[in-house]
Amino acid sequence: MELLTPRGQGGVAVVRATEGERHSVLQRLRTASGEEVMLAPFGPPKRAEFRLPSGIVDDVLVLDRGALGLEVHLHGGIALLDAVAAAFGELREPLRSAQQRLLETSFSREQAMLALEQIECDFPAWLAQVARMPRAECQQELARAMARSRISMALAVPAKLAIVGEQNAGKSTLFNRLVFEERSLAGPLAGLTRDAVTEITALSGYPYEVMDTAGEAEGLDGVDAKALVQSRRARESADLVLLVVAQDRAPSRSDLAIAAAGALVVASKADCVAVDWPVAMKPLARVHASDLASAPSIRATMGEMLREARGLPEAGPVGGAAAVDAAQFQALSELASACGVRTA
Ligand SMILES: Nc1nc2c(ncn2[C@@H]2O[C@H](COP(=O)(O)OP(=O)(O)O)[C@@H](O)[C@H]2O)c(=O)[nH]1
Ligand SMILES: [Mg+2]
Repeated sequence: MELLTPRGQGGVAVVRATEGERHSVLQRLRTASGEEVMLAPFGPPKRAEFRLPSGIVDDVLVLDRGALGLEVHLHGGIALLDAVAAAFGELREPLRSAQQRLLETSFSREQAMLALEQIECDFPAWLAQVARMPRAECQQELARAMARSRISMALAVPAKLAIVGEQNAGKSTLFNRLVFEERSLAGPLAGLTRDAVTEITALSGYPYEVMDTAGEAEGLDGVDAKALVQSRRARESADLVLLVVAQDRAPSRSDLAIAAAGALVVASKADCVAVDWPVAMKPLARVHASDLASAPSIRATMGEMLREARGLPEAGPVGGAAAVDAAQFQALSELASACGVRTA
């Protein structure tokens, strides 16, 4: 049987018997007068006695969920669940589709909307159906699904976003506004951020794993040098690099190099007087992150900036079957390339 409720000491536990287990479970369910329990698929719940071989009897509710199986609502005690496991075998975690997992773990409204759309679309069934189509039709469907999946994957899987720049540029302050919490140490002391700090958040609906890193200053002591190596690693492993440069300062050589390598440039300390920057350094946004009240607007500004830079539409349903995890995306890509659809 599957255990649908979390393990623990809850007042109620819900177990589900699959089709194959239905019969043996029904045999142990009796009405108060000792008769068999009569159930109709999707009918109202019935009260019953669950008479376990160990002698334990529990008052339960039983529901027939049709093809999903038979649901039994028990009292949640651990001894009772142990007795159920002894009678029917170890209680299993229910199998969940990637779409259901996305719904359960979504932390933005847009992710949840996508998950609901994709539960309806049933990607594996759709893919099997497309594989049987005539070649030309199949190619067209797959090309469209690849385009949709680029968006759905961006919505389902957090992109790694490294915040980099010189010491005191305002990286940690911006990081804190983005993740909405005073999690990363920020202050006037240069080199305060020694470890890469990571938080997951949604910006404009899309999920990001935001990494605050240590500054790029030269002439570092041992600890700072170590932090610098860590921060370089964070930059290299990131999908997106956000370069923070205080607008009251000229960009450093390292800033210019990071920008030239394709980082998204943000001018910080927007409340300070701006100095002229080389034309190659064009900030995509200006933020005044030390203003605590500005967090929502900074999150909105940065979310839109990132969305545009990545060429993503407004977050939400994608209009058809699409991959929501790496395995689904791989299955789609493999079928697409096997059918001669360009996937790059
Ligand atoms: N005036 C002003 N100061 C800021 C702003 N953002 C950060 N600071 C200050 O700049 C200093 C360095 O900030 P911090 O976030 O620790 O920089 P980091 O070394 O790049 O992480 C701190 O004293 C912050 O209060 C801002 O928008 N305006
Ligand atoms: Mg810092």
